Amino acid sequence: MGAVGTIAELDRRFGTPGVAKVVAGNGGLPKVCITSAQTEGEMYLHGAHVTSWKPGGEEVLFVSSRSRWEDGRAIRGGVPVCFPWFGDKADDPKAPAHGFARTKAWQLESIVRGGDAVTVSMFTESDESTKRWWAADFRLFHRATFGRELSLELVLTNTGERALRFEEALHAYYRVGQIERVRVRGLDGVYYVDKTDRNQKKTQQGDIVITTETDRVYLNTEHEVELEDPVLRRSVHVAKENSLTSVVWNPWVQKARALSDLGDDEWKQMICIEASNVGDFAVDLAPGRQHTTKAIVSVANL
Ligand code: TA6
Repeated sequence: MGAVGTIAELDRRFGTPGVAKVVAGNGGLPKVCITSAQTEGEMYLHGAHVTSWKPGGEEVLFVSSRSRWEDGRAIRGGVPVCFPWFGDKADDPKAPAHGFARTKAWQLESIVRGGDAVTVSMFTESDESTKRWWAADFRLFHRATFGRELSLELVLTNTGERALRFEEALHAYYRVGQIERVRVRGLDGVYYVDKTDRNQKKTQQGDIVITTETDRVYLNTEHEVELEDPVLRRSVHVAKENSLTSVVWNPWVQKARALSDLGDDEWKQMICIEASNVGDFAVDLAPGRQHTTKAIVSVANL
């Protein structure tokens, strides 16, 4: 099951003329390019990382012009997969932020056409490199369906004999016209942890408007979130399943300057809205059991 191999071999095995091809992307990293009547999309085997989705020809995701494209480094933008911990690892400050999944080379399992949509499935599993940081035995699939909507599914199986606990996030970067002018709806009245203010617990009042560095974990919410963008004249809707936290992030000026793989002014063109299960909402999974988290993204014109 699944395939590694040269880009040409992967394209020979999984490519479908006019629909999907495997090519060398940035940094020579293999990527799957999708073209259909409704959309275009891209997904790297590096981190099973979706880097582009263009329903109707308009790009919805943000990718930094300064992103790194190399083994061991996370791509800045698109949809990084954070797993099996979020942020810093509680018991090991040396461990890579947001886990190891986003910097690992995943295997391509299948590319399947369904109507006007195309589903790309990739997976990774426990091995020597993961056990360095995390003892569990697991297999993790990321299935991305590119169509009028973008559907992202993280499917984890505990392949071991002991229960495991994990955090996860589909850490999506959305392209916006001008950050100060967007509004994020759907989290009114929801509790959140403010990571810019000593992890204080607060309650969201009305829409989220970004006026400074924003780093919040919204708790115990399955609400759909709407990102309204008057400059790009569109609204992006993020629905989700089996996800009890939503993270909203914009680095603003100083944090953006401190990130070497983000252009100094690029914070104005991005916002992260992340379907996730983090912190107190980490998931426990018994041996042999499976857990699926899903985000469904759609776009409407304003
Ligand atoms: O999702 C928000 C966040 O956890 C922020 O705290 C910020 O650090 C961001 O992720 C980016 O993290 P990264 O490790 O990709 O630089």
